[in-house]
Amino acid sequence: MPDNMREYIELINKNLDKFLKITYPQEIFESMRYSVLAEGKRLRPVMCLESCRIFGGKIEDAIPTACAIEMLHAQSLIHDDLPCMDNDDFRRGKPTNHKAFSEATAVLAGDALLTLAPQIIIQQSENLDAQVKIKLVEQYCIAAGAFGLIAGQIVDIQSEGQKISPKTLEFIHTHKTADLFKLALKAGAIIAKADEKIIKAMDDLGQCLGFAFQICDDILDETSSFEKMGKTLGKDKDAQKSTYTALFGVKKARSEVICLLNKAHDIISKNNIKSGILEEIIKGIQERSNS
Ligand code: GRG
Repeated sequence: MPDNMREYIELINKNLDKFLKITYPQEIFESMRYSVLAEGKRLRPVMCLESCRIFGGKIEDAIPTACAIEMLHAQSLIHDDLPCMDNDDFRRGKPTNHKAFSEATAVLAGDALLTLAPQIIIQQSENLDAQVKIKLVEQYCIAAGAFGLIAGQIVDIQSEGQKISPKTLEFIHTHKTADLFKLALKAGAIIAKADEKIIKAMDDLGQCLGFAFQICDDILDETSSFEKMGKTLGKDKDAQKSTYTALFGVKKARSEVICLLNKAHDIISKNNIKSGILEEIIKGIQERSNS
């Protein structure tokens, strides 16, 4: 059983590689592998495995779902980088998928990941009963679709160049980013057969961590470098994107991150959760906000 972040990441990478074997037609699998296996932080799948462990489930039982969530995340990055969306040239330190392949292949690779993910949850989760799989796929669909990522993305696009309210910004950050954190933490708890009170607590924890993480991303877009982030920065300002820093400035953004991480700590202690991994993730977010 993995007991530190590096071991969790190795376990996830090994299984992503296994679930994405190259078969015919080669180009689509190569393109999917190119983005998924690129060096990402693997925060969401780690949270899924850890949440399952915390609530008494077996980590092995959560591996297909954790990998599926990373595939969904990679899909959202591929599509987000397309010329019709953010039009980015670099991601995870490499040319974006449409630059390395073609726009058509990148669209299809995203679509293929979006659909392969629930297939993997259903086919590879051998020890999970049908009821649990239905709940997982339901949560996956909610997080990915018009009530989740897509909702956040469309409002984000519509808001470019507009003066938006804090409420609209909260909507964008919640759905574009926090929804996947929530999915990861809730899915682990569902696999461990935790009760509804715990699932709700994981939803709240995902909201705090995801929101804090997105505010950090907004801060880093202004303060970090290509070398550290592996992508072109300063684009939010150029595109007149609605970010937390654009609305409130870097100082207030940093204090909001502290506030959200304190809330996350409260949820963790109220629910008697003991997790070095969650503590490490919280510390990592805190450090990102100050870099
Ligand atoms: C789900 C059908 C469907 C479409 C997706 C394009 C889109 C709709 C949504 C965009 C979502 C998006 C890209 C949000 C940004 C979230 C974010 C902060 C990503 C960076 O996460 P990290 O830093 O990345 O964890 P790594 O590379 O480390 O995994």
